[in-house]
Amino acid sequence: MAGTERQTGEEVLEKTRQETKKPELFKVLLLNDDYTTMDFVVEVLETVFHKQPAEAFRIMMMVHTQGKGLCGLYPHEVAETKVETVVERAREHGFPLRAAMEPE
Ligand code: TYC
Repeated sequence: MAGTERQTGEEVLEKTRQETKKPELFKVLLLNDDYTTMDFVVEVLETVFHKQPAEAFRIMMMVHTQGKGLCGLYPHEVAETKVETVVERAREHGFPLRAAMEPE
């Protein structure tokens, strides 16, 4: 029997699966490189990820010193669009900035 119930002869057994799926979230990360300017990364964090200036600066410095930094958690399609937007914007400005996504 398809769905959320298991049936024996007569009675319906309790549901064994969650009725509603909780949305799977993905981390979007920025990656360090030697050429993208710090100002551009801060601008991306403010405009694409809606970070306040101090938080944008903190994340940029995390990427700069640790190699990568978390920009946010998003559903799959949103995360993909964020990564694409970052890369598009960077290429328009001639920067090699990269972004990545991974399961939460
Ligand atoms: N490392 C870069 C520099 O020194 C700055 C930078 C920070 C680049 C974060 C990418 O995601 C990045 N200009």
